[in-house]
Amino acid sequence: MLLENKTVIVTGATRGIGRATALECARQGGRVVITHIGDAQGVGDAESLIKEIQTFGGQAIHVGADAAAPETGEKLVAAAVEVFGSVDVFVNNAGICPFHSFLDMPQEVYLKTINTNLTGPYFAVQAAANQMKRQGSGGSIIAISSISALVGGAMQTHYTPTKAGIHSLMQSCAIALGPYGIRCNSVMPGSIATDINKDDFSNPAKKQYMVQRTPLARLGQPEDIAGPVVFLASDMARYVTGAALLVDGGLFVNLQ
Ligand code: NAD
Ligand code: RM4
Repeated sequence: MLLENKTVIVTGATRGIGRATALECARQGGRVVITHIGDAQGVGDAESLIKEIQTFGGQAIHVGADAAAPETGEKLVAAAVEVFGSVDVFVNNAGICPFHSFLDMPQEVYLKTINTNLTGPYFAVQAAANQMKRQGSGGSIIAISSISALVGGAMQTHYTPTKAGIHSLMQSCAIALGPYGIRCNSVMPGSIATDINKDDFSNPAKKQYMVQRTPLARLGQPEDIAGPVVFLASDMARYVTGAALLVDGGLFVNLQ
């Protein structure tokens, strides 16, 4: 029960990495705020996740709010405080990667990616941090960055800067928020099988190439990311701030 008595917000938690993370946080005793974009699909997925959490006695609520909107952070914090009384952990997970070539990148695709992955999250981190400061007992902020903060992708020129950017935000916030006992870290997943790359990996050769490059010889699963997030959220990581935890099965270090 590493997260007992902690309120944890996980953005974009209805699918993939966010869902696995919300579930594990609840298993570890956290009271979880599941966020989603607010459409019918999001509500349905959130309600099914809450039912799953309740089967083992966990507590969770859901809030629909577009991660790209600068006001979303305040809305999430207000809901968490109203229902659970605090915000102790903020996991910025919601993100998109609409694969597209560089030379003809449409402005709308670029701006939607930047706003969802970086601009909205910037203000959400600010809102969570202000709440943690008001509470006066510290907190943990975790950005789901990516291996793509460190390496590029021809179809990801709009995406990789957001993943480098959110990690950089964690580094600067670690300094800005250290005096309040608020820790800020990044998790950098490698290639994890979720909806975000379903089309990309529908090409069996591409999928096989990625598996072959990975020393642990498989794509990651969303559950592989949940444990490292819980660690950084918990007091076991009490002296860890400004750090990045690469969770990639060894993909990054395999040059040849
Ligand atoms: P996913 O598509 O399964 O999940 C993305 C989640 O974000 C979904 O729940 C979706 O509803 C939500 N979301 C998207 N836009 C939103 C918006 N505007 N408002 C609210 N919610 C929104 O993909 P995933 O792989 O689980 O991605 C989660 C995070 O992990 C992303 O930030 C992604 O960049 C990062 N990541 C993924 C991989 C990977 O290989 N899958 C690797 C590194 C980093
Ligand atoms: C990740 C990383 C993965 C890719 C997803 C979409 O950050 O780049 O390799 O599949 O994004």
